[in-house]
Amino acid sequence: DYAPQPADKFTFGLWTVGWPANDPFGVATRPPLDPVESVHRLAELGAYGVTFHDDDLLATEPDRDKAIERFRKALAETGLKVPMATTNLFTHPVFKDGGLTSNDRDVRRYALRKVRRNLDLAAELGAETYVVWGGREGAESDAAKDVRAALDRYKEGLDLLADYVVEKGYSLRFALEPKPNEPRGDILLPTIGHALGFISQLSRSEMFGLNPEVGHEQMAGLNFVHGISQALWQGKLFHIDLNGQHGPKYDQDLIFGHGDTKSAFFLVDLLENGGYEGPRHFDYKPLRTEDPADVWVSAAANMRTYLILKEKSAKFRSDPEVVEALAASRVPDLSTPTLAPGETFDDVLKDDFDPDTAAQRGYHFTRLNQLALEHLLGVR
Ligand code: GLT
Ligand code: MN
Ligand code: MN
Ligand code: MN
Repeated sequence: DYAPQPADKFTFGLWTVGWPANDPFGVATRPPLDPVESVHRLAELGAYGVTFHDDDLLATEPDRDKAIERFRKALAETGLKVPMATTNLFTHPVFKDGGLTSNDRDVRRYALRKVRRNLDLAAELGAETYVVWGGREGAESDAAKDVRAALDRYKEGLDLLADYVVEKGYSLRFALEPKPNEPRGDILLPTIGHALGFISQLSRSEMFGLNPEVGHEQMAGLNFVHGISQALWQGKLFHIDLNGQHGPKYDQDLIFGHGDTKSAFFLVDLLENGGYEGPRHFDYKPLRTEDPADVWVSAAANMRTYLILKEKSAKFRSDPEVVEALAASRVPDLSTPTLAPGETFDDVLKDDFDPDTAAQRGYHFTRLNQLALEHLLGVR
């Protein structure tokens, strides 16, 4: 009956269910939520863990020590884990031109202190992943930012933070989260591809991977399943933000599956069969129209949708007609190396091959796509 269990490894950011629904055009429609309540509610719904920004803990208790104590107690009472934590380098006006890449050097130094302090807490709470979403690292005008210098400073900051983690002996790895725009006109590391390229330039690049978000790649018109496939292929899918988005427009942060449902189906199929073992982390926003009780309906919907799609994927894979259609489309053949064992490049010269004849062979992808759609629509 699609009841989530901790073994499903579903996690939520405190800032998701806790979003009071303030947007650029209107004030909050819901009161602030106590993180302690979120921990209890999420545990009751079957989640595995919670994640947080340093500032999320202070939603209803301004004293940091007290807030941390109350949070720890809630974790102990519920058994909820904290697999990931992150830093808010975007809300306070001091970060209006970014944190690690602000043109203001004093701000960059303050940002480093803010991350460092929360790294200590993340390690204490047993987190394995530290997310870096540089939402304010960017610009509105090409005159305003020397992007090459900004990337130097981004690298400098992340190299320092990685050195610190090693020095302290923390078992944390960093996951960079790409986003093309919003809140900045253009954000640095806009896509999975940009972020992967950037990581290769870091001193401890093995400690850096990605936390891609469904909607962020789709805002850029990109295929999220392809992006995740490449991240997995490069061993860089450290974490993932699941949500929904309807194509290139503002960041919608819809419930998982409530945007491009077909892409969500193929994403679950990939995560379940592609070797990803990390948390299934939801980074969504309960709609602004919803009341405080609806928030928990929305949290449950994310997990239920994932489990439904997981079941659909298993049925799709085990359907004999699908197996046959995949073979007819030569999908499994792509896993065969192009040279046979022992062959050299010269051997390709020996093939007896007529391109005009081969060009007549169809791939039958229509049938395959229709089978997937029919599984998704529940008629098979
Ligand atoms: C913020 C952003 C998200 C990031 C979070 C981590 S915070 O809500 O929109 O995509 O994952 O900083
Ligand atoms: Mn996110
Ligand atoms: Mn988003
Ligand atoms: Mn978001």
